[in-house]
Amino acid sequence: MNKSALQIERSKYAPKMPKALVGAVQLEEGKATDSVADQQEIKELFPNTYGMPLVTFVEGGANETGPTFNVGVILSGGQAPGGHNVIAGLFDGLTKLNPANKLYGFLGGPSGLVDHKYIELTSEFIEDYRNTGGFDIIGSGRTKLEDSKQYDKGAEICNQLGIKALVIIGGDDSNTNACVLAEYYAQNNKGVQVIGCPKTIDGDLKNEMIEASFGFDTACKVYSELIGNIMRDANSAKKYWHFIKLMGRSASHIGLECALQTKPNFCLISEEVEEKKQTLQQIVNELVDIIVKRSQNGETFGVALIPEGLVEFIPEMKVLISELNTLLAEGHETAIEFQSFQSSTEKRYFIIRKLSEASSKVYASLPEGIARQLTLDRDPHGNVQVSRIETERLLIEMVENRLAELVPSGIKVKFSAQNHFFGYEGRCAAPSNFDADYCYSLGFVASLLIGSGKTGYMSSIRNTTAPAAEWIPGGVPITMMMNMERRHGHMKPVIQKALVRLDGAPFKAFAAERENWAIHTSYVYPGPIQYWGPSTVCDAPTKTLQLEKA
Ligand code: FBP
Repeated sequence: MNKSALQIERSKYAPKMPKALVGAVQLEEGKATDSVADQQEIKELFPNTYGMPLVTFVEGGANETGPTFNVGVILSGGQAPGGHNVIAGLFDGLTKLNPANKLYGFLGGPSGLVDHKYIELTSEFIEDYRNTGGFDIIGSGRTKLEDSKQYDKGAEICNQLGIKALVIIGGDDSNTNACVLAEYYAQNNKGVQVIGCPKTIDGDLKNEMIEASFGFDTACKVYSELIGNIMRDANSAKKYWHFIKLMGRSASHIGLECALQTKPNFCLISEEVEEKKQTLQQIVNELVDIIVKRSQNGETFGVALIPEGLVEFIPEMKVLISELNTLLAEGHETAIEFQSFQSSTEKRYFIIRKLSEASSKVYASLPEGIARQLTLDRDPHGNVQVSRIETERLLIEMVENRLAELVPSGIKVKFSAQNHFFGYEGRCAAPSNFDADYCYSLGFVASLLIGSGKTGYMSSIRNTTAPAAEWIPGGVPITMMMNMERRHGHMKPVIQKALVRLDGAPFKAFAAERENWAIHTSYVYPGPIQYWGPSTVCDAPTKTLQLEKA
C-alpha cells in the first residue's frame, strides 16, 4: 500500500478510549425501554426485540477469556470518516474477549452478505487501515436488506462461517433494516445476533441516547476549512459571491454546523424554509436584500451556504417533485409519451401541460437546465436525486434575474457569482481525533454487546463533549428509536430521522447571529483538521454537539 507521510505517522495513533473499556468490563442493565412513538404497533412487529433494557458498560468483573466465536461486519450506504476505526475497534474488542475470535468482512455492502462475498479481516490486514478515511477496507453499498430470502441467505453464510453476530454500520435506514433482521433471526432461531453502529456524515441519526452519527465531525471540519478558504479569497478579491451547496440528503445539520464554524453571510436551513412555508422567490428576495445592502456598504462579495436537500423542503417544489415522480414513474403512460419527444423544449411543454396548475407555474418559472434535471434524474426508487440538482446554480440565476428587475427602480448592484458543491470532498477524509476515538469505541462496544449475547442493539457512546476517558459506553435497543411512517405508500416501522430542530440550541445560536453576519463580514477561517497539537484544536467536538450538550 502506498502511504503518505501523514498516513504513516497517523497509523501509530492509539485512539483515546473511555476509562470503562480499558480493563475488565462488566455490563449493567438499565430500565426497560419503549419506542419513541406508536408503541403498540412496534411492540407487535418486534415481539422479541421490543422493550429490552438500556445497557451500560462499566469497569469491573473478571478479566477471563470467553468462549470463541466469529463475527461478520458490513458497511452500508455512503462513506463516512471513521468506518475503518469501527472495524479496528470491533476487531480489538473481539480478540480481547478471546484471541481466537475471527472477524469476517462482507464485501460491497449488504449485498456481500446475500451473495456470500467476504474476506477474513486479520490483524495484519486491518493494520493498514487504522485511523484512515474511506470504506475501501471491504467496500460499501446501498442494497437494502428487506426480504426474508435475503435474510435466509445471510443466515446460511453465517452458519457456514460460524458467525454468531453481524455488525451493520449504517444510517437510519440500514439500522432500521438491522433491527428487522435481528427480530427475524431471533424469531426463527437462526442463532445470529445483529448489532448496529450509527454512521452518516448527514448527522441525522441521533437522539436522546445516540449523541452523534460518526463522520459528521470530520466531514463538517473539512467543509468548514474549504468554506473558510473561500471566504478569505472572497474577502481578498472582493469581487465574487460564492454559492456553496453542502451535502446532506435531507437534514441541514451540515450546513448549520459549517455556518456556526465559519459565520457566512447567508445560510439556508431547509427545515426553517419548510416551517415558514417559504417559496423559492421569497428565498431569492431575502438573499437579494442582503446582496444589495452589502453592496451599498461597498462589499460586493459574500458567501452563501445552501443545503443539498433544500428543494424538497420548499413546499411548492415538494408538490412539484411528487407530481413529477408520479408522471415519470417507470412504465407510466405519461413517462412513455415524455420519452417519445426528441427536443428538450417539446419535453418541457409536455410536462407543463400535464402538471397541476400550481405546479406547472412553478415548473415554467424554473431555468431550463434545472427543469431538465428534475425530469431526468431518478434513483432506483423513482425519486429525484437531490445531490444532482444544482440548487446553487438555480439560486444564482434567480438572483441575477431579480437584480435585473430592480435596475429600473434605481438599484444597480455589481454581482458576479461562483458556484461550488462540497460533498464527496469530505466523506473519506482521514478521521478527526473525535471521529477516530468515537468510532474505535463504537466498534469496541459492539464486540462487548455481542459477547453479552445482545441483539437488536445499537452501539452507543455518550457524554462525548467530555474528555474521551469520561465517555459512557453502552447499548440502546434499536426499537427504542422507532416509529411508524409512510414509506412508498405503506406504513413501516422506521428509526425517526433527526432533522434540525428550530427550538434546538444550535439553530438558536445561528439565528441570533445571522443578521449580523449577513451585513458585517465576520468570517472565521477554521483551517485544516489538526491531528497533533493542543487539545482545544485537535479534540474539540462539533459546535452542534457542544451547544446541544451545554
Ligand atoms: P448515508 O445516509 O448513506 O450515510 O449517505 C449520505 C450521503 O452522503 C448524502 O449526504 C448524499 O445525498 C448521498 O449520500 C449521496 O449518495 P451517493 O454516494 O450514492 O452519491
